[in-house]
Amino acid sequence: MSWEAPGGAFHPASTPDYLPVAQMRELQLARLRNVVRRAFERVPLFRQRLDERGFRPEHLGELADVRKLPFTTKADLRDTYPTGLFASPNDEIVRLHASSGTTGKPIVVAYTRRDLDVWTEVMVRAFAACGLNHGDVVQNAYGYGLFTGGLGAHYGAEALGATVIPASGGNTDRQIMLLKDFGVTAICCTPSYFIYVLERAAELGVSIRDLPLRAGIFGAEPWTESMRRHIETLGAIQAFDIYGLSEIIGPGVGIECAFHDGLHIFEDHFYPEIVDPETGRALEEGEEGELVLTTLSKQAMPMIRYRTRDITSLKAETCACGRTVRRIARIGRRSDDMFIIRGINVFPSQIETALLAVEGTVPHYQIVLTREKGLDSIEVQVEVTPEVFGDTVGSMEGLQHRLAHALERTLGLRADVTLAAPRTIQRSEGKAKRVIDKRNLTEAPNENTPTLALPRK
Ligand code: DLL
Repeated sequence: MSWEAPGGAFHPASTPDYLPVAQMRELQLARLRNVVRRAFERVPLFRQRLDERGFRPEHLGELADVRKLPFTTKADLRDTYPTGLFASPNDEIVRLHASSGTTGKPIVVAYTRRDLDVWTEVMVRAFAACGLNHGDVVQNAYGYGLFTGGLGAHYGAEALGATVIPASGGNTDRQIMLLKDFGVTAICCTPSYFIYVLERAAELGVSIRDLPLRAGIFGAEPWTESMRRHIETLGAIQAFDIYGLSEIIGPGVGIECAFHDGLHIFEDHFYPEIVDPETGRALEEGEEGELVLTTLSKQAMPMIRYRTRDITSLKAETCACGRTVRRIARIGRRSDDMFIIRGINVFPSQIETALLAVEGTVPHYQIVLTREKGLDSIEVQVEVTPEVFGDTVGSMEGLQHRLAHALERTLGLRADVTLAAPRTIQRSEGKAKRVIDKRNLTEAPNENTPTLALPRK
């Protein structure tokens, strides 16, 4: 990265975020050609799909030709599990991460050394867009591990020159102690978790408002303007929305700037399109639809026209902050049935797979999601067979325990299991309504008041 100002401070104005649009499009076309060629030469599934269309990488004459390329979906990752979409030999792959798949197996993503450099670069640009720089103290409460949140934010904050506290998720009382004792100026975690941190701090008699903390970089799950207002008011911080997904890189695909008017996409690395989620037809700027992303520089696992399932719209107009890269509207919902609880992606089909592996239940179940004090809970109500229902209390308890255990193993989070009597869970006549989400995560978007300066304390 060559965006250092004298004194080592990061200097965002010299990043591609401010490139003249025509220059950005040229760069994107050159990179698109490279990445399509790489995928064609190295990923059999992609080559087969291009062959079926009689399309060759050299047919890419202009950027709009991207629409002629086939989509890639989560099902493709599942079907080629674990390494079928890798485009680099093993000895060039230096990192793997994983995220929930639709069944028992996760999806696996790979990075070369250069991919990690790109990831770090976009995270540096993301933190800089939030007004952070060296001298900041960043508490990173995204989970470290297979989840991309922890390590993605970690290397970005470190490369920016900030002091990183690798707190990882959970252990809330300790998080609050670190915030208080280490002079933390920015925190990275899911928005719902920060609401819980605020709540717990109040119980412990710690006033977050009075700490040096001035920014929160919140993402990995949908959140609302009213959650932002709650966080900013109670914490006296500025809350930034950060977006990303493992398949594309992890956190750092896009981020808000201080104007909070959409999330800037790091377009020199991730090419965005919006399509109709039903038909796949390309939509125009401003129209709401499914975000499709193409990685323009990924080596280990290029993703061509990846169907994110996230619903948003694109805005091309230059932002008041001066960045020329396009923005997406905040993501409030998805076009599939995946939901996110405590930062973990869950598909109802994973729950079904786990339940059916345990004897004594029938495939009638319902998932109830609730939120109390910012903390999400998941209850799985599952119908038992008449035989089990007529059995002893002890055997019912045993079953409940086995189910809870199976769910925890599959999902990586604890779920409350409620056994329901035979034929008590409502049957549906059409598409079964499996998930009852009482968390109120979708609300009409509000006008945002730009908050230019980070709160001074
Ligand atoms: O959640 C990466 C990430 C980590 C993003 C930390 C931001 C901060 P996955 O686990 O693969 O990766 O989940 C990706 O989470 O397709 C969205 O549905 C959802 N998501 C991520 N960020 C946001 C956001 C990470 N800011 C999936 N708003 C995505 C709404 C989000 N949904």
